[in-house]
Amino acid sequence: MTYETILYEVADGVATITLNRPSKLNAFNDAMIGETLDALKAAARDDAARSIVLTGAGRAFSSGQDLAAFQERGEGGSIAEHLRHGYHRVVRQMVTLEKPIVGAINGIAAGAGCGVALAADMRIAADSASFMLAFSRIGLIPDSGVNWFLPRIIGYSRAYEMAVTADRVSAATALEWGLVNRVVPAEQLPEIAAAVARQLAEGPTLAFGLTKRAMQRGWGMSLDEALEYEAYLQEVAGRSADNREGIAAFLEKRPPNFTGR
Ligand code: T3D
Repeated sequence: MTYETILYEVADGVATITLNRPSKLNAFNDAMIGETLDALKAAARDDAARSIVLTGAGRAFSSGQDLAAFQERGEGGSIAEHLRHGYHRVVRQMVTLEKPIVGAINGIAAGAGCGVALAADMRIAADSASFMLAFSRIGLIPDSGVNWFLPRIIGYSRAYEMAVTADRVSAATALEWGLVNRVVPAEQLPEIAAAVARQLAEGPTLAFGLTKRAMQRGWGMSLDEALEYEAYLQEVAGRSADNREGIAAFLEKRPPNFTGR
């Protein structure tokens, strides 16, 4: 597929989406929001894509909303409508897409770029990466799901401090806070993220998708509701070819050949 503001390719079971406006630190204009959403939908539909890598070209992951485009919209434009029609759809698509999404955070993730990074299921960061809630520097509040994701991931006080100071949080601190799963040397990030995604793509991806659904929906449930929902989803996983293959492989003392079905 050919896009203007992102790159998209599927290889070895992995769809890789690269935000590609490096001269603007991959700031999101409307075209990039639309193309990212389109690529996520394509990856969701494509049986050849069993996991996804989301990364940025150049020295940034994304600097968030393109502020020149924001200014061009002028005071007549509704920010709420822009969020609803843009970032909300991207974030919802990421969270409901039942394939693992690895955020390969290659540089700064600021503003809505941080929100998109947080919507990934796991984050592997370059040692040069950082996270910044740039919103308050321009008199805005965090958006794009940041107020929902970040306190859940790192706790309220750290999240609130990040929001009001707009300080950059280094990759090392992000690791200490549980904001990223792993920090790797910058030059090795593409290769390591691809290897992690390939490994996921070879796994029981139906179960991985159902696990995502159980955990995401579980946030809003009581324990009793979550236990019941787990049982329902386990019934689905238990009827899969991957479940039969996993058990047969264990008993036959051989590696499983999962197909995601
Ligand atoms: O509309 C809605 O729906 C509301 C939604 C809002 C969501 C948001 O994301 S609000 C927050 C928006 N983002 C920001 O406020 C961050 C702005 N950028 C920065 O603060 C800095 O660029 C960074 C801290 C991210 C990086 O700093 P530095 O010194 O490494 O790079 P730089 O020199 O500032 O940027 C390099 C170029 O990218 C530069 O362009 P130039 O001068 O070389 O032509 C710069 O203008 C451009 N750039 C960086 N970020 C943005 C941007 N251009 C437009 N929009 C940006 N967000």
